[in-house]
Amino acid sequence: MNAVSDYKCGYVALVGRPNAGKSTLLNAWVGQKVAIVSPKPQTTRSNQLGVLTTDKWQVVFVDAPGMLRAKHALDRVLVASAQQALVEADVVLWVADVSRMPAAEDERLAELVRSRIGNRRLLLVLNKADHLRAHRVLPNTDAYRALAPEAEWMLVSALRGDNLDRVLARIVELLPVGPQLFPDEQITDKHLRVLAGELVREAALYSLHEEVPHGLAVVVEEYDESDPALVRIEAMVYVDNDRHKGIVIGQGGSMLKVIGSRARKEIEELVERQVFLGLRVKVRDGWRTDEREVARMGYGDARELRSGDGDF
Ligand SMILES: Nc1nc2c(ncn2[C@@H]2O[C@H](COP(=O)(O)OP(=O)(O)OP(=O)(O)O)[C@@H](O)[C@H]2O)c(=O)[nH]1
Ligand SMILES: [Mg+2]
Repeated sequence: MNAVSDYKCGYVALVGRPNAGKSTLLNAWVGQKVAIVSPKPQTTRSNQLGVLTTDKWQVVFVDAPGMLRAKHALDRVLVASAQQALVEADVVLWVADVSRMPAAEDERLAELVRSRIGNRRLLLVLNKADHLRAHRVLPNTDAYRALAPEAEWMLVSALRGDNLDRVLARIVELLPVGPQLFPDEQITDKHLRVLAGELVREAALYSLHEEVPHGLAVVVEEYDESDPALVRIEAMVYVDNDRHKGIVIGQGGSMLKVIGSRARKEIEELVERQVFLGLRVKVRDGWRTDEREVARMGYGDARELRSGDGDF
């Protein structure tokens, strides 16, 4: 740990609409896959830290769930997590998909950021620049800039790595002076056990469509690393209803096999060991609408939210 008196350290929140590329950015800056990523919105379900440390500074990124209008208890918990990240960070990154024009949700987000930012710094990170056609550059960037006229803005591509060094350098300039918060080797706050469950959910997000993957939660019931050659994992995949259970299992178990095989490879990369992954599927009817069930899945407790929290 570093105790130099001019050491800089602070929390940097990544907030924005679902699918803007927040988790992709986090992974790119941390240099390792710590957060799951998928082409489907609402991939991230809780705040997750990604820590980048040098001998002069430490950036603690907080990757938050995407902000959306809450439909049920799960959404309220997701939005409340993002609001918390926004309120607690030293520097706020509003990540937007610049390849699309802003929508009504971006206007609400701008309002929320404006009301909560105080005198902290806001960077408007316009992501997916690689996806932006030349004739859309000006209209799209102008439209986002108009939503946050006070903010510094940058065009980046998390996928290609464009401009990420420049944004990081600016973040470091804005960090407050303060002691290192996490040990050098720590890159996230989530245990391998939790990350393994997330990777199962990520595999499901890639293989399933429409509402099915959104109604899915994964709870790791056993994580046994006592064998130095093999990690043994048993996980329960909870689905929203009976019909989804059939889809997730697939004919003769074929879909569950596809999900399990993709997840196992990802987990093996993470833990650098062979993995045995056992998956089972259970129905929890309408769990996303039930505050107690949402908490039981490990996504925070909607019953503890104060009035206004989770509203968007
Ligand atoms: N073309 C392009 N795609 C990107 C870029 N950054 C992210 N993506 C893709 O956008 C999709 C969403 O990325 P995520 O990182 O999961 O987005 P997110 O903002 O964390 O989404 P939520 O967790 O749902 O809020 C994935 O398919 C990414 O590969 C980029 O710079 N360019
Ligand atoms: Mg995400």
